[in-house]
Order: sequence, then structure tokens, then C-alpha cells
Amino acid sequence: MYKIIITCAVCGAETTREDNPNLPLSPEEIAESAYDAYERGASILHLHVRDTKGGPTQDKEVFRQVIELVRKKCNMVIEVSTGGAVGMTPEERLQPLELDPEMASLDCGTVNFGDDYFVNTLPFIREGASLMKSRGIRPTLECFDISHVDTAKLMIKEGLVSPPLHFGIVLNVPGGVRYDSQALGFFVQRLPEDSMFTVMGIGGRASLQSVYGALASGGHIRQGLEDNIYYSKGVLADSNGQLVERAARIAREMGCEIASPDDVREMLEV
Ligand code: KMH
Ligand code: ZN
Repeated sequence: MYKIIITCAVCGAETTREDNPNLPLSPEEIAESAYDAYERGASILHLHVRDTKGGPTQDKEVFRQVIELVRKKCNMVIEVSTGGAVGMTPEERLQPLELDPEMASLDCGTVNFGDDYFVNTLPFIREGASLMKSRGIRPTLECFDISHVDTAKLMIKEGLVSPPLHFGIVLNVPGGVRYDSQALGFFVQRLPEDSMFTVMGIGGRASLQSVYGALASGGHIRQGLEDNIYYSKGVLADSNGQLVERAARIAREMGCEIASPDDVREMLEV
């Protein structure tokens, strides 16, 4: 039995306090919420940051501040987002890579994002991949569509991404591929041999389904208020840690061991 990695996506770029009043926004709140998630089983922090008004920013100085605060508390692996928020420029989005984090998300294609669309052109993906390669940053190859898996394979063929491979299969973004076990199975089947993957389900139902889906298909788990604001139908989550704790409990009940940050470093060679 492999060790299960739990990533916590603590605030994202789009979730607001109106959606869930427990959303962490300031650097201190984000770091505190990440630490709570770590104590309850998370080993990777998927990190977005917010400006002083609570809006999304890719300002590397804010990332630096949060990373320093997290580092004072625990040794979680930090995966910075290069997705940022819909509408941000490529230059803006890639800024946090300058901090040489251990990991970063690399979104492998364009997708509807509610009434918006999230743009990831081939030149942008190549630029992100080559920056990550030159800086020794392990990408999480986020795929919202099967074509994105093929794009990730193209990056591998072009020598811009190399093993160990870690994919993020992102299902149920409004306007994207809906979550169901057949869709998840098809994605998994299309991944290169020996890939590791984390399943991300957006929205309350899909997020909980993704925990079971990951465990059933040999993948890893992501939870957090970026993906889902609910604990159960109509009941808001009281924290990121609460969602992580449930996922860790389910994984343990299925006989799995939860990976520590150092296990992640070994598994993903970060
Ligand atoms: N906020 C979304 C538009 C990522 O972190 O790489 C993109 C996103 C993906 O969250
Ligand atoms: Zn994200």
C-alpha cells in the first residue's frame, strides 16, 4: 500500500468570505490555516495569496511573507499556484517561481471557468515548464480536460518536464468535465506509466467523491476551501483542517498510511 499524500488548497483565488466566512485571507490567517491542516494530515500546501483587500494577487512578496510564516510552524511542502486568478497575465502568474518553491502548479490547457475561461496557451505552458525545470521546481501538471493530459505528454516529449510525474486531475469546474468515476478512470488510464496523481473535485459533492475516487484509483487527495466551501450538503466547512481531517480518517480507515512532508519529498523528489 502506497502512502497517501493530502494536499490542502486553503484559499484559492476565487472563494470569498461571502461564500464561507471561515476563509483565511491575510498572510497570518493563511499560514495558521495551513498549519492546522498540516496537523490534521496535509503534507502539501497549494498556495494562493490575497492582497490587503482580500482579492487575489500573485505578488511574490506576499508569497514570500506567507511562506516564511508557514516555515516558522512546520515543514509542509509548498506548491505555489501559477494559475493565479482568471484574467491575470502570464508575467503576473509566474512571479512566485522566483522564490524557488519546492513545487508549483502548471495548468496544462484552457478551460471554461464558470462564465469566464481560464487561459493556458502552449507558449505559456512551455514557459512555465521550462522555468520550473531550470529552477528545480516539481510541477503538478493540472489537467481539466483529456487534451491537457496530451499537452503534458507533449511537454515531456519536448524535454521540459521529467519524471517523477505528478498530475492533478481537476474535475467539476463549472463548464469543464463533470466529476464521475468513469471520467476519472479515463483520465487515469491516459496518464504516462508510473505517474502519481492527485484528484481534485470542485464543489461539495465532487470534492468528497474525489477522496473516495483517489483512494479507489491509486491516487492522492486534495481538499480545501479553494475547491469546496462545504463540509456536507448545505453545511459550511468550519476550516480547511476539518476537511483534511475527514479525508485522512477515510484514508486510514481504508488501511492507508498518510504521507508526511518528508515522504512527499522522497516520493516526488523535491
Ligand atoms: N484560480 C484558477 C483560475 C492553479 O492554482 O494552478 C486557477 C487555479 C489553478 O487555481
Ligand atoms: Zn489553485
